[in-house]
Amino acid sequence: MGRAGALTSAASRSPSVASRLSSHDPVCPLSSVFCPLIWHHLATPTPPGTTLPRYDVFNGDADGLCALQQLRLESPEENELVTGTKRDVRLLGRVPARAGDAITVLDISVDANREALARALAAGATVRWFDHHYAGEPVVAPNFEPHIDTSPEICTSLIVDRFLGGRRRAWAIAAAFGDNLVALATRLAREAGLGEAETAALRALGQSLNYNAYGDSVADLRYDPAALARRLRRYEDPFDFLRAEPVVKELQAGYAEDLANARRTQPTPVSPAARAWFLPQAPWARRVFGAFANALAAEQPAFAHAVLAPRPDGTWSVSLRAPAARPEGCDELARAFPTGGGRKAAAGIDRLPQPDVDRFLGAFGDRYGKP
Ligand SMILES: [Mn+2]
Repeated sequence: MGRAGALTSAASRSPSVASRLSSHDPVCPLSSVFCPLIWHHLATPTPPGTTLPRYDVFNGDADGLCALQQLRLESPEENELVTGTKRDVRLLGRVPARAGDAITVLDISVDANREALARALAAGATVRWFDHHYAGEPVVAPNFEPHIDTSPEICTSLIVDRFLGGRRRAWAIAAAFGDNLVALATRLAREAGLGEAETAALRALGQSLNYNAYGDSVADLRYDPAALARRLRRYEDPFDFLRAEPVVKELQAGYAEDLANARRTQPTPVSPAARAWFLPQAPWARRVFGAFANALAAEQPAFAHAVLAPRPDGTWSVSLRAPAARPEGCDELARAFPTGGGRKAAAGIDRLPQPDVDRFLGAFGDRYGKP
């Protein structure tokens, strides 16, 4: 993220106002009666030629990118971009919010950013928020404009689509595919009069942008989401983007390569019905471990699968899948570890410490002991 814009604008603020007000007399050529008026005018907090910082804070996945794309096609602004990987959901804390700042936040939960939001609002920033994740207690403030909808058949890009009266619908459809709302996205595409090939293209766009966001840090990703946002901005029409830019083709090839790498690892049998897959310490492993677990669950439905990818901090990311024939137990197993959670058929552990790996394998084998 480029910090230059924010630093320049911040430097032009209150300290210089104070110093100029206190030292104007010696240099003012006019009488003391008129000087204060002139200096008041010159010393406003935002001198001509500078603007207060504006920030676009967005999840780096397809939904965050496409939500931003719709908004900025409608109101073009070159704002400071604050983003990250899919798991980087505490983004607002990175914004040094001050009075007069305008902040737009997309596709991250209010609840996960509650303290940073309270700080920004108290500082006098204006915050507009579009999101579909669990939001917790509503935040009410005159300088806060929430557009929150947590119903299951929605994503942030569709909330923005509603806000804009459907004027950038194709981007919202791509995002819905990226957020795995496949049936809904397909229906919207049909209603928009898109053919099969166009619908497939939007699906590829959404899924590729979504895949790009997986990794431990932006360094793991094939494209920095902020750079992607700037590249998307040049195209009003997603089909023009797909024709002109190699991004989606590269991401599709990258995904295939990551998956092929994962398939070269050998499983560790944990019980007759449970297999663990230890991936090596590599960016591709951190990008693909969840998708690999989905592929294994589909291809080997008799087995439970645990895919473990090492994180740079020495812990493991774990993706758990129950046998497709008996889709249960993953949530309980994951929750036995402090950073675990998920659903019955599919769950995960965010950070499994190395000393807990044996205990995890024991519990995994016990839970899925028999075919
Ligand atoms: Mn989303």
